[in-house]
Amino acid sequence: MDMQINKEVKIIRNEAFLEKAEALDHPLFEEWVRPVRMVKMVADEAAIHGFRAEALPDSPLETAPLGKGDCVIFDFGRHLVGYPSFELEPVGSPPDAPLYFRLTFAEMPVEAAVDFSAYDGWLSKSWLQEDAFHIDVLPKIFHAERRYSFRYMKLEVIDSSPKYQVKLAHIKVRAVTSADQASLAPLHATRPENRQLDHVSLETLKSCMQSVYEDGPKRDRRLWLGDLYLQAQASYVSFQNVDLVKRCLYLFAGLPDTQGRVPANLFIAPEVRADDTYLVDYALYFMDTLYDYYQHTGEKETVRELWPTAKSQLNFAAEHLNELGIMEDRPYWWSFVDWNPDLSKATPTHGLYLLTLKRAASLAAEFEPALVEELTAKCEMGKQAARDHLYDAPTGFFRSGTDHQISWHSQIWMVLGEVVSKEEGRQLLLRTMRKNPEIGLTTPFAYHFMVEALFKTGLKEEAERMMDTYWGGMIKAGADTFWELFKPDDLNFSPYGSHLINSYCHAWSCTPTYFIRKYQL
Ligand code: RAM
Repeated sequence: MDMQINKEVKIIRNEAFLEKAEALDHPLFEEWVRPVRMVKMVADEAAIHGFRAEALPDSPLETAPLGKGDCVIFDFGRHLVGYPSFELEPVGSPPDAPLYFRLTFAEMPVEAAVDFSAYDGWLSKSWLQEDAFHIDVLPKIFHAERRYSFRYMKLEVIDSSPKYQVKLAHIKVRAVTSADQASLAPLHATRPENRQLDHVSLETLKSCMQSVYEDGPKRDRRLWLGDLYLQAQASYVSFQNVDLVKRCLYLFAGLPDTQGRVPANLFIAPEVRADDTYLVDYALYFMDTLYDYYQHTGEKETVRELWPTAKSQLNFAAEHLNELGIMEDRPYWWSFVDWNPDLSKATPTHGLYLLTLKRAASLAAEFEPALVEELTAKCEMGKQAARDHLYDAPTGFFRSGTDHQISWHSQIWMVLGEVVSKEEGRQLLLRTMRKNPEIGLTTPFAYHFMVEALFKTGLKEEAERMMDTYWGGMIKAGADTFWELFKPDDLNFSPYGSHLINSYCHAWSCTPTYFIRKYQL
């Protein structure tokens, strides 16, 4: 897949929007957290990635004297995002050489078990959470300046000197989030499985909620539109941080290019900056996120201001329609849909386009009535085009792309785009599950839309079963927070060449809480 580098993109900053976003940047909530136990990582073939944490009897609050080559691992008992600190106290002769140690932070046991030097994925190694420090003067209260995302913290003494060792005490983490526990809506679910799914979803969402809705606090630590769309939905029914959704929408709207397109993601520091990646589906999610925002808040001013930005994304998407009125694949990364290099994105993106047109028409009824007819007509034409040109009657499935690919994604998105009736959609989804097309779902992001489609067509039991087996499968495999990638038949799956670089607390996977609370499961 070619990552298209848009060197020519010019951003037209909308300072008024960026100022609005800035004003919505509230201070984070902080909590001091201490480790709950010391552990060692042991090889175990039955464990995910081959390692599990085993408790040690040592106190997690201070260590024995540590010298060259010694290593300790603290387990904080849950996933945290924050800044660790501890006291370093020399033991023995006066320290006659600097202390040199390495910290490694792990969301999963494997990250604290293996040597990162063997990493050979294609995303930068700099994402792996490991840092070495020299301390010239002891004793010292060490405060990490970088923010880490982890459950386990490993400390290795690279060297002290033959004459002294070092003890650690008062180990703690200043954990940060923009999720306000006091605003958490009550959960009515009684089924233990759902309570657990909800809990892990909230842990995930909380860690991803920082000064923006981040995709993953370990990686990429930035604001992606697709992730935002799902996080906002999960947030409305749980922590209810509406201001943060609004802030993120204004940030995107503040950085359009000359054609009015919003980028797929933004960098936040040192100041907000647009990435030069443009994805049709992510651009459409701007309208969908705005639609949900309005459904949830009924607040008109924001929608009125952001409506032109949302409309521009429809125009961007429409540029990808062919002469039959159908989305067409491009040879570069034009739409995301899922991490599957073999996936044709055309039909899934077409379905999303139709769904977005419908929502746009609904917003237009209030904010630009003159446009309702045109948007509705485009939506109906798009549906008819899909029925005429994408449906393969002999197999009963929708195809995508010039190779007429039949994927899970295409069926899901034809249902969500309402190309078929509710009953037809129901049959289509059941057929898809029976036939199990080879081009399958690889991320919780893509699974989310499958579950959504199942609920939409009244297949409630199937939806719940999928949540139990998929997200519940992550919990069974040891998830404290839900992962960026999960392929039950390939637990080491990574689109980046190594599972070490995967994010194990990822925003787009936090939606069981949304389903459980919305459908009162
Ligand atoms: C990855 C991240 C992010 C996602 C993009 C498309 O970089 O997982 O969450 O939105 O892909």
